Amino acid sequence: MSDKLLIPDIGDFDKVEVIELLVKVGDQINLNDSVVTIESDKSSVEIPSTISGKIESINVKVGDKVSKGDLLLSIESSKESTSEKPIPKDTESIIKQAESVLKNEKKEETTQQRPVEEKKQTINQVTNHNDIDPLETQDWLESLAAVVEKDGNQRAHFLIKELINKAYREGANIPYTQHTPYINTIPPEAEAKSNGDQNIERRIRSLIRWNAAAMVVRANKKFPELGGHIGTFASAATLYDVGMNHFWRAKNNKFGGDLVYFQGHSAPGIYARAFLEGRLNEKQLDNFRQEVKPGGLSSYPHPWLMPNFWQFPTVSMGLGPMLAIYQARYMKYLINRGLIKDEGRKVWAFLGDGEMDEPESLGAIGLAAREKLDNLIFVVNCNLQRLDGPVRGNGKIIQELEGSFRGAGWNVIKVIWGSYWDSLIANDKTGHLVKIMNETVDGEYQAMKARDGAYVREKFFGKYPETQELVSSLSDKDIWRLNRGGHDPHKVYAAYEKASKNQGSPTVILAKTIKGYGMGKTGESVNTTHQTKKLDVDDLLYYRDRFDVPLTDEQVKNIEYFKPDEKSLEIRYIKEKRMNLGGFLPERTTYSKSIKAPAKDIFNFMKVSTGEKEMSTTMALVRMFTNLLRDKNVSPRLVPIIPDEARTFGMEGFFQKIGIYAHEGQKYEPEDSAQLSSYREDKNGQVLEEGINEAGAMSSWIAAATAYTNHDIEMIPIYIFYSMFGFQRIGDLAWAAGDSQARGFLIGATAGRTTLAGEGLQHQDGHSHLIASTIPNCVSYDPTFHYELAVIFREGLRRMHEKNENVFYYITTMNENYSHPSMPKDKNCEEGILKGMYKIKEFNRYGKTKIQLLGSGTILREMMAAAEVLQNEYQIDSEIWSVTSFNELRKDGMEVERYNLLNPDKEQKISFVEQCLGKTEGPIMAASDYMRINSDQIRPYTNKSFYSLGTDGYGRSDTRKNLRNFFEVDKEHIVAYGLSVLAKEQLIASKYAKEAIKKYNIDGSKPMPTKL
Ligand SMILES: Cc1ncc(C[n+]2csc(CCOP(=O)(O)OP(=O)(O)O)c2C)c(N)n1
Ligand SMILES: [Mg+2]
Repeated sequence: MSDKLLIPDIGDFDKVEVIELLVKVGDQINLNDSVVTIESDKSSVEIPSTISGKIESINVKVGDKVSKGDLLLSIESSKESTSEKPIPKDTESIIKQAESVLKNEKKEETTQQRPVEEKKQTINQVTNHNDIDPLETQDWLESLAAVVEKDGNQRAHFLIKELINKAYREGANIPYTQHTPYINTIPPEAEAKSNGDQNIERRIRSLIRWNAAAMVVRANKKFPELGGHIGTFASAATLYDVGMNHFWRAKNNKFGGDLVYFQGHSAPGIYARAFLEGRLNEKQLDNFRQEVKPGGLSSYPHPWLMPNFWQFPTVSMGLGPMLAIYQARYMKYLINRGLIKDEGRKVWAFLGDGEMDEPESLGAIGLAAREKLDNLIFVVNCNLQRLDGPVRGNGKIIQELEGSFRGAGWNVIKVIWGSYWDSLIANDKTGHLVKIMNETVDGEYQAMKARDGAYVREKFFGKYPETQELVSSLSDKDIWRLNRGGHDPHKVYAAYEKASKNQGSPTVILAKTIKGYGMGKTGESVNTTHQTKKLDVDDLLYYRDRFDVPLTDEQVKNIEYFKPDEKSLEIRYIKEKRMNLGGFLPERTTYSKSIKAPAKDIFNFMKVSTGEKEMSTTMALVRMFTNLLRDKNVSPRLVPIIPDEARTFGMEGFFQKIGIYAHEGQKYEPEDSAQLSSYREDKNGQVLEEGINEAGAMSSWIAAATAYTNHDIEMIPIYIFYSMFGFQRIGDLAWAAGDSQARGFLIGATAGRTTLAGEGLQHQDGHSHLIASTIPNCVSYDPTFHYELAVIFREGLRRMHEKNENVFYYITTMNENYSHPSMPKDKNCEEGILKGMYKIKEFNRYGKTKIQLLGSGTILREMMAAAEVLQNEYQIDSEIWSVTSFNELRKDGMEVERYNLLNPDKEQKISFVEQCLGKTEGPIMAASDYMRINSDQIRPYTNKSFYSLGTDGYGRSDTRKNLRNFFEVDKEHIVAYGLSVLAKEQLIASKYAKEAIKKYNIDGSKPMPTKL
């Protein structure tokens, strides 16, 4: 039986060109095998077969224009032909999804039916002045307490929810509160107990505290300019120690390791622990913040500077939280795509409460909940202070964050009070203690810890007779000892344990601590703690005594480090704990295998002319991806990342082909399901469609670009964005990417100031290459033609993913359609493309006057057109150079110049710019679609006269032609400027320039575009 394969619905397009036949007559094909590639003027898509069988005839050829319903091929079909079509993919995934939901629901039911923990719960209520009937209130509360006691929390929660729903339906607009009382989330009776030896752990912690402080103080004694922080780690020491001793599993040959984002300026504490573990020595501690000589310790976590130690740069506040969220999400992506095993690994992120003010810190928490990232745990160290003073003096940061996180769908665990409070809270029968706790603002809490027990008795417990009475048998010293949750290893352990086991949502632990804990009068809870880096002898003696550090007064005066003997209980314990958890942390290692770069011929189609066919470099790039997806080494590792612009860039064909990653698959049949490029979400989808979220997309890119170290799998992330919303928007993340030694491609599409004609000021990018050039390991290119793009891209694959060089690529592509020539045959062309420039054309007809024209990106074509005019109308010869990267040329120029200056007696090297231009005739004129400073970058590396044109100033919407005229980078201006340059160099008379200026209506008195 013979079946016909017709052109399916290809959306809004008609008469679309067939650019590739992927099969031939006689081939046996299976369902979903791609048979041809078609290309509209915006995008190219492969058409999959809906039938399997042997191809009898093919009814189209390359170059044909096809529309929906046209006959593509005839197939001698095998049994499962159209009539027995398998269930369409969408339906299949919907059924699967439904089944899994059912399963989940069942699971949930079983959890609900779990036997309720037997524990007594009481509900206390302080009389509220708005309460019109306290007795009735009491009745309700007692009923509720009875339910809690008899049927457990779940049942009570259910009833309350039902009550609220009922009231809502009856018309009562009951506000939903996101806050729970200002007490610990985990009641004492539900706390999991640590099996650690608390005495030894305390001793270890004290030593770490001491050594961390000592390294900061010693460094500043030597060089007061060095800085450093003591107060932050002092407040977080317990939070880190409990994790290190009991929770965080290291990477080893059996396990992938938990990923811990350490708070940036708590670095001294992490070094101090590594010192006890024997991973760092005294000399290294003494070189804290002195990194210029090898062996120093970086001020903050910087993988670039300590590549075997730090994994994540975190000190730019707000980046850590976002990066951690996307890291956790990316881990699930790799698992769902079957690229790594699901080993229950976790991502832990340590954040400051002040840091939570950064919009980025809270900006992505919705995604974490939506994607059910139960592999993610945030620990916010709520020491109530930031740099200048209180975080929320007039409010309560823990409550505020609880509301934000709970509202977003996170599991929130508050660790506010330490164990000494347990009995007080249990005896708070009237509820007055909790009432004070709720009423007291953070400014007061902070002030109390800067004073003493008597002050706390008066200001806190003294508020109500009931609470005064509650502490009447406690001495001031006892009151002072009432600790905060984040300093209590039992409470912290219980919180970590609960967080580790939580399923279905991310967890945030809000731990209350004291900034500068243990630093006494000079540092504890005082507004200036953050920048304290010097401690005088009295402070040091106090600190030693406070934590019982076994040092003599003399040793304290000398600020000696303390490390117990290798055989001591402490050292054995600390090592044993880490060995049980698989090794040390942090540690950065890489065991990924390289990806073999695809054969050069995979890009051959991009080295021949497109003839009449016009296309943008963005489209050429998409064509190239389509081809890469056929390379079996590269294909599974490609991670296309798009912030809601797939259609802008002609990438919608990927939706069907490789799917959009969605952790729950696709629960709906998309509106466009009948179309070839319909919106397809899939649990193992490959595309990360990030929505309108450049910072998130960049965070995803960083996660993918560092998967080679964090997951030991080399991936090839390609993040494609509007170039203006790239470096300018997420510059600090790009900097962190460089620090992280990210490997991958950033594609600034719709690039340049004048190619994106109608979009105007905010969209037209004339500087992204300059920002890219500020990142030392970012390699950037501004290619014009498709073969340049192919050469650059392949080299990127080879350098980064095959040779594992720690660089990343920024390539701009445009949306301007034009035809692309064949790659010049010159054997040096490829080298030139990669080094930054090569001669693309020469006009030599007259042999009188010559000019060197350097053009980049889209403006190269204006240069080429101008060169023809100069030749034909003014008898001026020229050499035209395609500059693929002013940035790369500058790097080479700088390096050569530096070498020559430092080696005056040696043979002088010649920069690549000079190798190209040194022996040429005439002045140089360069132009790009970027600011003049882009091409000016190479000015110092040639001794010829150098002039540049560029697009300095704000963009604006108009036609491409008008824009180029406005910015003076069109062919007419290039001709006029070129003639003027030659006149200035006294190579021709000035009248030619004057004539041209007149001819082209160029207004010499027009202000600079920067002023318009
Ligand atoms: C983006 C950014 N802005 C400012 C800083 C400077 N800075 C470093 S620490 C700090 C205060 C941090 O307070 P918090 O987050 O509460 O941390 P804590 O030290 O209290 O634990 C500031 C403003 C920075 N590192 N990054
Ligand atoms: Mg803080």
